[in-house]
Amino acid sequence: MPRGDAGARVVMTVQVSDPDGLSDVAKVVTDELLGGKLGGNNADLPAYFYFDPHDDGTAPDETAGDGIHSTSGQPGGKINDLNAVTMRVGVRDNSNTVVVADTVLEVGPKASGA
Ligand SMILES: [Ca+2]
Repeated sequence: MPRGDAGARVVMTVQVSDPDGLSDVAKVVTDELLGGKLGGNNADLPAYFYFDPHDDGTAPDETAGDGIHSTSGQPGGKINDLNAVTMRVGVRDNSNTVVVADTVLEVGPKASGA
């Protein structure tokens, strides 16, 4: 996530699979963790993703039904407060099995040439 450009936009993609097939995936959500605490998903975070990742082929998702879920984000209210934020992705299937994965999203200076 770039710093110093309120108009910056990023796309986060999440590849999801299920042993029973992609049709068994019921819900994909993202949240941010700040200092190990769940920050939810709102505009007062280092990054703000407007909606849960989806796999229906509408932008920013490129191909419907391929298991790659996408969402768009922009700098949030705490963009200048931290150098990184942990993105948590939760996936629930139709049997209510939930899997959570965390990844660190770097926050930094605006990319050169951007
Ligand atoms: Ca897709």
